[in-house]
Amino acid sequence: MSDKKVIFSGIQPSGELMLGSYFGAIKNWVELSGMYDCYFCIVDMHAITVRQDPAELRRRTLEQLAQYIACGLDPEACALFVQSHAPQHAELAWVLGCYTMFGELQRMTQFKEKSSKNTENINSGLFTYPVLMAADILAYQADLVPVGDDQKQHLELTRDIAQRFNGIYGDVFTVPEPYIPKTGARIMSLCDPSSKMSKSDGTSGASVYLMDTPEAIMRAFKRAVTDSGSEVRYDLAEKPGVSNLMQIYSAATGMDLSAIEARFSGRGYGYFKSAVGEAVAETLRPIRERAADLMKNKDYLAGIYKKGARRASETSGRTLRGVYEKLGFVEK
Ligand code: ATP
Ligand code: LTN
Repeated sequence: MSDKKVIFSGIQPSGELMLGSYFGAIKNWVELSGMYDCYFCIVDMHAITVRQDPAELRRRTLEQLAQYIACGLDPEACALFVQSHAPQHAELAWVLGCYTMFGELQRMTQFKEKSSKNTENINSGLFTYPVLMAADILAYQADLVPVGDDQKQHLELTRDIAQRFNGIYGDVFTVPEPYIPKTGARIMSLCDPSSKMSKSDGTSGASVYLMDTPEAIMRAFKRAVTDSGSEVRYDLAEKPGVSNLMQIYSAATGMDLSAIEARFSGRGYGYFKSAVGEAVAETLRPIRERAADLMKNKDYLAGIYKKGARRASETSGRTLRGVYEKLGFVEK
């Protein structure tokens, strides 16, 4: 066992990875990964809270692994694995569910949003989704969880569950901290800057995907919704469209918002939109090429996720045994 601090994070294979997945999550995983003991998961069990086509889910799971590596995660240093390959997550979720209140889950914004969008399938998995997420994190005794802004509430619940359990049984779980980046934590749709860019948004032109060609990326940014006026200025209330593009440009180039305002002063929206498109296309080009290459070698990818699952099961199994002992379950 290493004495490094632990990072855990995951993304659902519920659609193609897009700009928000990258700037809100994966890019920060890569930046932090050298300093921590890392577990990065493809959370397929979370994805089935919404109906999935089995063949698509299988394809996307493997592609997501290829894209994790293409973004710069080192499979030798990090455990890259599929959630359903480590059954300890589901086992621990059952236990934690007995320490999570109905009312706490009812207050979750993501549940409210997803159930209002999916009125024909408000299943209990959608409701207990945050408990499985807490299990993912607590099973690894994670210190830090790098996520986008929308997951903050789930992280707070995870901390509450851990503290409640520790209050009864002693120090069983590490209480994790969220890591939310300063820029790129909430990328908005290019068609509607009042709604979050999302993997599973079917609206054409709303999202930019990691595997999009440079031409498709340029097209999406040229069509992106802007606001009245013509000045490139950060103002979330008056200029939500331009402000979103500035966030994206900042995340892609590392420039801060005031430097972006200065650079594009007097240039107009059209010029700025092309510049954002170019910056994003350049950021994503090597990722797309490397991921396409990796997808040609499925045996290599299978080797990675199998090795990842062994490492994950070992760590999460240790936590689970400790939890069962505290609860008073008879050892097998
Ligand atoms: P779905 O559309 O299926 O609900 P999603 O696109 O919202 O999925 P998740 O799998 O829920 O994506 O999120 C994966 C990670 O990416 C999380 O850390 C989440 O906070 C982050 N993330 C998702 N969307 C964005 C976004 N628009 N901007 C920044 N970060 C995001
Ligand atoms: N709920 C997260 C995905 C997720 C996750 C996790 C993120 C599942 N388990 C554990 C961090 C840590 C989402 O983005 N929708």
